[in-house]
Amino acid sequence: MSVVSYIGLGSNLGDSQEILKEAIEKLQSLGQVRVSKLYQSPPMGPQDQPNYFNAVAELVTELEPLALLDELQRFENESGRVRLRRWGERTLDLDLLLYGQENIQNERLTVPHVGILERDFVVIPLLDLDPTIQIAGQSLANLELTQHATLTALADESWINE
Ligand code: A4P
Ligand code: MG
Repeated sequence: MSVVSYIGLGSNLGDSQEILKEAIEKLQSLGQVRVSKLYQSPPMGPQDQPNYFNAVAELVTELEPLALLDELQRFENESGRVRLRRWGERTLDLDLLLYGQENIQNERLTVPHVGILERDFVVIPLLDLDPTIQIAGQSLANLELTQHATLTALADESWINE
């Protein structure tokens, strides 16, 4: 049975736009993909790191959550992922934000992803993909942070074809 999942993409080391584009191509091997606009976002966490490139992909997949996480982690490693510190700079971060309506809590996976509702670089691209999206009955469009988001759109949904 296929499930609609959402994957958060982030990069602030290397050629970030190219790295995110390649990540989208890899996600396309797992199922049907739609992408948000491409954004630039000031770093959450340590401030002495570059701005992030962020986007969200909708993936319709038959993979179970842990199998999907395995694939995401493989893609991160293939991109030569470097991760220096918590909330610090990295070449590629792929987070499983939502997996259908499921709540998952185990050693390897917390879904919905922790902190979604506080992160404009996740909420705004999710709304690109589905303006009516809800988490636990809460409509993201009504969140206060959408009123003073700190991120900038760099390109519309066609950025993956550039
Ligand atoms: N894990 C648990 N749940 C999940 C999930 N839903 N999706 C586990 C993915 N992984 C999940 O991941 C550590 C472990 O989390 C994995 O082994 C997996 O089993 P990680 O990717 O190595 O750690 P992380 O992502 O570096 O965690 P950290 O440091 O808490 O970072 P965050 O929370 O991902 O934030 N600022 C801007 N503007 N834009 C960003 O994208 N990103 C971060 C990283 C910081 N600041 C940012 C951005
Ligand atoms: Mg991560």
